[in-house]
Amino acid sequence: MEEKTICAISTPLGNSAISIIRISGDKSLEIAKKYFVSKSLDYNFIEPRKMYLGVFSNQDIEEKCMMVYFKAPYSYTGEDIVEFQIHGGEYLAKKVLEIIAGNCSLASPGEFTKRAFFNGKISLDEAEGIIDVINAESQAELKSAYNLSSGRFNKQIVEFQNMLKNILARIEVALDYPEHDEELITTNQAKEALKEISNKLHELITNSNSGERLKSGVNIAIVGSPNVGKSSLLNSILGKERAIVSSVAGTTRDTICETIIYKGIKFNFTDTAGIRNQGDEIEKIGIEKAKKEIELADLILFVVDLSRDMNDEEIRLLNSLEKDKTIVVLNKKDIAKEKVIKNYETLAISAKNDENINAVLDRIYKKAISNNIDLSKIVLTNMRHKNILVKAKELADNALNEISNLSLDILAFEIKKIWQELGKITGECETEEIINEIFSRFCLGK
Ligand SMILES: Nc1nc2c(ncn2[C@@H]2O[C@H](COP(=O)(O)OP(=O)(O)OP(=O)(O)O)[C@@H](O)[C@H]2O)c(=O)[nH]1
Ligand SMILES: [Mg+2]
Repeated sequence: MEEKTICAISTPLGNSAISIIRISGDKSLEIAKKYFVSKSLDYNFIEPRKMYLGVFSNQDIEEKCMMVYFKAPYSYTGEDIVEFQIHGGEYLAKKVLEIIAGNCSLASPGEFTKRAFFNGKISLDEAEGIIDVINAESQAELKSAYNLSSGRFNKQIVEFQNMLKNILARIEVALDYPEHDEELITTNQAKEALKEISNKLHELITNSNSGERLKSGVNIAIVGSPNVGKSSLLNSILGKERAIVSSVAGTTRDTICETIIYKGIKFNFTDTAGIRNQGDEIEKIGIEKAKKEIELADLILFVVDLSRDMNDEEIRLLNSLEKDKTIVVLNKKDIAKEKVIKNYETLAISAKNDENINAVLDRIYKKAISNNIDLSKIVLTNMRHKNILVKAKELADNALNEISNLSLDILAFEIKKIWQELGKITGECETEEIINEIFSRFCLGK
């Protein structure tokens, strides 16, 4: 099918050093020749992948710019592409686009990448990796996105699919030659392969649980009694006066959430109202919110004031927290001696003097990350992929459980279902709906 030629501004709109206008499709070069004037250009022989300096001109504009041509199939989309690098003015970029669009169509979001997929330049998951690379907000997310866009994850899934294809082929043979006693051998081979796939899927799924954390960040609730220095701790971590600090107990009412990136990982800290059995209506609402934060948190920083003993209410609260999720932060070490709290992981700091704050961050990092996430492995942050892996594993496990009762042709049917499920990742048995959903997440001009 011959695709229409499309164009878009591929850089964000606004004033910047340059803007890039991209054209893709059969008519790209023809359109470029119409407006691009350059002394160094032989119009009959425009060299691909070479930057030409010239002028983009029509009756309205005279824009000094660069032009580069990529000849199909050696381009991002697999089609002929021309890109113009012009000055980065918003009005200018829109003007150039308008002139070009007079000769072709405007691209929809993600359309260039969609064409790359349809032209076999990238697989579906690699395309999704490109979106994730663009949207990554931390080193960990970027790394996970690179695993996708570089095809590393794809390779793993294709490997599973090939294993399944192999079994399907063997079943085919066994069905064709029933006299050769192939049936039992084939069933056993299928069993081994399904087991291996199920185990490997399990590993990927477990890793992707950590991946969810990478994407949304590790949630840390800062809780404790009033006046112990929770807001001071938040401010000290952020390096700015975000929350109000005062010597009045019950200063913080609403929860305050702020995100930092530490060692490439996102951490969301929530400062909460000091928990106590008194206070006005507003404070009580704040306390309820604090309790909810405790439930939602991946980790809890339980702050205590070293300058006084813990009261019963405080001890009760501490005891109600999950031990392995909790770090007891002994605050105000500048005015009091450190002490030991039995059975709990503790760390003494002075929030007021920014003392030992990095130790808090390191501790959190170690607790939340190193046990769970091995960044050298494939860590999925993409929920669509995770759901497919879960479904595929379920299908594999069901087939395994039933394998002794299944005739070979039913087994083949079940295996094909797994293969198809995984194909939703690689795009090998894509449906229109999935593809549209994925590419709608792209920005314009990509
Ligand atoms: N000496 C000393 N004082 C501190 C330290 N951290 C906090 N404070 C003081 O303790 C008081 C309470 O601090 P906040 O950070 O507002 O305490 P909070 O836990 O957020 O209190 P609520 O919001 O009321 O629950 C303030 O007067 C702070 O200056 C510290 O490390 N050393
Ligand atoms: Mg506070």
